Amino acid sequence: MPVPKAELHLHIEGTLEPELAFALAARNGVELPYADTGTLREAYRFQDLKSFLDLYYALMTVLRTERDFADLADAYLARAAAQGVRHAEIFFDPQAHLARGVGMGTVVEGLWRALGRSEERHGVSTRLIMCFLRDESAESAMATLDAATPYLHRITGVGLDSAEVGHPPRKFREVYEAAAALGLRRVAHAGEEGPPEYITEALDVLGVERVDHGLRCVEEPALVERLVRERVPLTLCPLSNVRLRTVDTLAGHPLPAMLDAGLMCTVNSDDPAYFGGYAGDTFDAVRETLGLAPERLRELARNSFLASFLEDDEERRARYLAEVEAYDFG
Ligand code: ES4
Ligand code: ZN
Repeated sequence: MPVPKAELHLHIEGTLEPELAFALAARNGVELPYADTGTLREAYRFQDLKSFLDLYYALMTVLRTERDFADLADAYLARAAAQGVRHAEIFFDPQAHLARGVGMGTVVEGLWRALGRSEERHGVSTRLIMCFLRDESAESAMATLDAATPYLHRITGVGLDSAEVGHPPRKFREVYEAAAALGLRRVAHAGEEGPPEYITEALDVLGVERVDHGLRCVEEPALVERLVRERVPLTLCPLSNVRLRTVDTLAGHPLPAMLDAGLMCTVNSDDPAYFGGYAGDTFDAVRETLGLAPERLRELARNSFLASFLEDDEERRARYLAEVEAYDFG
């Protein structure tokens, strides 16, 4: 039985497997610049975040209808459930779809067709987190938040993703203030490719409750100390870091040292269709390659639920945590 866990850093568009991409392309009459799924998979050799994002945005053009988003999310939830995920907090990138003429309602209600049935169908509870593209303007982010107004009952929080360097968190101060005023939870990618200062800014200027990645905090001992003291959860994505060359090898990933330092780490899959593994695969890779002790693995699973946005359902969180404590980590 796989480790029971929550997935806190997962871009739903990053779960688009080549087979589904071709099926949706055929259904929607979209032409893909790849002959077949094999040729497409060969393009999954990335130099950095930018080279990945180029393919990620190109491929998601096959997503056009509510049904497409529902099929995408349902396929993810089935896979996640099979790998021990009990709870998933799912990012989506509305601006990438709005720019192609796909409306906010199509995206959110499409995803909801799958998420609304996820507990009964897959045994996975879910939350939705709407991300702003940081390489787009602050005005565009604000317009996106505005466009989401009719769908806020479906959305738990906001996040910040896409190309990091040159787009510091402070660019989005106002839109995060507006999101907070609407009662939305706040997270942001920071310290993936960007410097440790972006992590500090995400905390101090945007008021985030979790930092997505946060990997580069290790360069700044005073920042590590602060993150430990304030128990700020980091949603690490080790397989993503390897594929995007943020770290040289998985064996050299700083996760063990980060846990030893007392950081509240979680392990997540980011864009599993592109980076070679879903949540369970990621846990297995970390277990096998980094040689973490059983109690460290339990800590990671426990942290995933402690860091999740389950404040409106503490009974459920307690159930999940009890499952972690009862699990035999070997
Ligand atoms: C992303 Cl790995 C990563 N980093 C930043 N933005 C993203 N969007 C989708 N995956
Ligand atoms: Zn990410």
